[in-house]
Amino acid sequence: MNYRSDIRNIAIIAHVDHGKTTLVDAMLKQSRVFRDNQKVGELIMDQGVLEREKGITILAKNTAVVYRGVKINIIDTPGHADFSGEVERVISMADGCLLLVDSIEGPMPQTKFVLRKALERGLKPIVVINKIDRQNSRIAEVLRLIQDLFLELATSADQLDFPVIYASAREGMAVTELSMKSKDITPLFECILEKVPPPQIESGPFQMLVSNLDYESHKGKIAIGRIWRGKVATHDPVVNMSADGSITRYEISEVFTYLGLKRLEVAEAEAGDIVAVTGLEKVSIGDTIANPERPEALPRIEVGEPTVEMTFGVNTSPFAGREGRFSATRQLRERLYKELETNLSLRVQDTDSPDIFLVRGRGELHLAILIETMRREGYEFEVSKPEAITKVIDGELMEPMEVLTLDTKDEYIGVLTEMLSKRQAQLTDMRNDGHDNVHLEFRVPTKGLIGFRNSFIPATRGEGVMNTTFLDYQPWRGDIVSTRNGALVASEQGIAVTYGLNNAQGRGLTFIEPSTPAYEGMIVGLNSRPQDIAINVCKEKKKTNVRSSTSDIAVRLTPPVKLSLEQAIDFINKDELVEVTPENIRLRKKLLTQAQRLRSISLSRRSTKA
Ligand SMILES: Nc1nc2c(ncn2[C@@H]2O[C@H](COP(=O)(O)OP(=O)(O)OP(=O)(O)O)[C@@H](O)[C@H]2O)c(=O)[nH]1
Ligand SMILES: [Mg+2]
Repeated sequence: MNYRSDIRNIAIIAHVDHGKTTLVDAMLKQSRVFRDNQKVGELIMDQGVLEREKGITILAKNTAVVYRGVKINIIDTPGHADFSGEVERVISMADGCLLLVDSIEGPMPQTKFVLRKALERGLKPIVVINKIDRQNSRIAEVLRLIQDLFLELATSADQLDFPVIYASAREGMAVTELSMKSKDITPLFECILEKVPPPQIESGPFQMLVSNLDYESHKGKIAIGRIWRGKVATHDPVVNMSADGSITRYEISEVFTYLGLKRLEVAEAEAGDIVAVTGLEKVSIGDTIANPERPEALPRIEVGEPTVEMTFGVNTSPFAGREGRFSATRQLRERLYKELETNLSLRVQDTDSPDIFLVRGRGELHLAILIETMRREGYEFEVSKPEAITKVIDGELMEPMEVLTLDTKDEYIGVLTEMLSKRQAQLTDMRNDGHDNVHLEFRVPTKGLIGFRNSFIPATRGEGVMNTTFLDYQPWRGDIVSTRNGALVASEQGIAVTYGLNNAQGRGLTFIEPSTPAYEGMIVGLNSRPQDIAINVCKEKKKTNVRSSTSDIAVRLTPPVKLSLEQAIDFINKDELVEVTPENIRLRKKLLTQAQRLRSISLSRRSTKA
């Protein structure tokens, strides 16, 4: 075995918001990959539109810096549990990792999840206690909790001996001892050079594992991964070895390595480095690209199973085809199946109905991001309520369980535990900090978490943070009774008017403004009682001599409640759908006419009696 002492490959892993992307900013800034006058801003690597809007990392990304002649390939990963499939697939490129932990929050469920994955892969971790600039940071206690976590998860004794760095990613500062002073993150770079093992390389013909894919219109597919053996140059003949065992010949068009925010075209690259290559028309994540003389496949990347499913169907509302550029079955189907090439923890399945597809993901957010992305690309379609995926194991029905952590104020403990016990959650831990703050941990079935975020935020008046991580499969505990009230359902097609909406507001909350087009069966609000009621929101006041528009103005409507996409998905029941178009998010009953709905209710009553 040989080593490449001129390279280090590291992944940055942590719980959501502990500062991974900010630390990458600091590393990029310090290694001067920018011109002195270049304005680069913050969270430089989060370039996706949705990443910028939501301030979170969704896709894992590569970058690299050079420090003292050594190239450090850096992989930034998302911290949100819904995107943990991303973490699992990219850490195979690294030899070491920076495990970031917030100096106040300490280790969180996702810290444990990603550390377990990293240790299983044999990565050498460096612990970075971040945000030490924050007031009330509890560094010593956090370090003790991290030690406990390593004791629990280490697979060998040498993993217990991890280096620790204290940092403020935001201020671009890192030290090895708290008493030390430092103006920059040099101690972190030094620690990486010293502690992360340089990549081991095998001599022999070229072999690379594809861990990520990108696409550029004039280059086509770009396969990203680590070279495990040999080297690769432009025009090299290679074979791609795919999951079904098929082997296809290609010629490499271009080879790139990473530096700063750019991919740098190079003539050739060697084992140990992370590269991007073009010229392979059909390549998927997990494939091995190899020299045709010795095609040997590397182990494929396994990622955890999805836990939540919903259907994506062709839009069947009366407004179908009006607002989207792509609305046909074929277009929807192609788009969903294409997503599988890069979205490793997603599954798509045809159903008995040719217009409906079953889509499975890691969580509601995972699916919501896909919906939002497709909507912005011009697709229109309808989606059903997300549901937990059950499995039969040894003849027993099992369901996914998650760990839920809540950080909030003492005063909300009562409301939250009551809300959660209805969702079959069990309190497993409760810690007060003596300043009215409380940390709660629950075990809860995935089905009980669906829609919980929507009630958590108002219940704690926004003073709370919640997080979830998949735990395991456990025996099914029975259905959860829905506690949502009935819907206010439009009874006619037309344009909603103030008079009609005012009537609806006499019954409950409304979701739409006057002059919004509505159709029969569209949900326009939430009833204050358990049953659905049909209401004509397009109904004008009886015409008198005075023109109705002027008398309408006298009525003061309460502003409507506007549901976001995620809220809409959480809101709907099993007999309802969300209609998603580039311009609108509408809620609807599956059965649009009241006659159809009444018939289905009486049919289901009859069948339960029988
Ligand atoms: N006070 C303080 N805030 C920080 C520090 N590092 C990051 N933050 C803030 O923490 C928030 C989250 O930072 P990110 O870098 O986006 O965190 P992340 O781990 O990449 O988040 P995800 O990718 O979504 O998991 C941002 O508002 C940062 O400005 C730090 O050292 N000190
Ligand atoms: Mg990030």
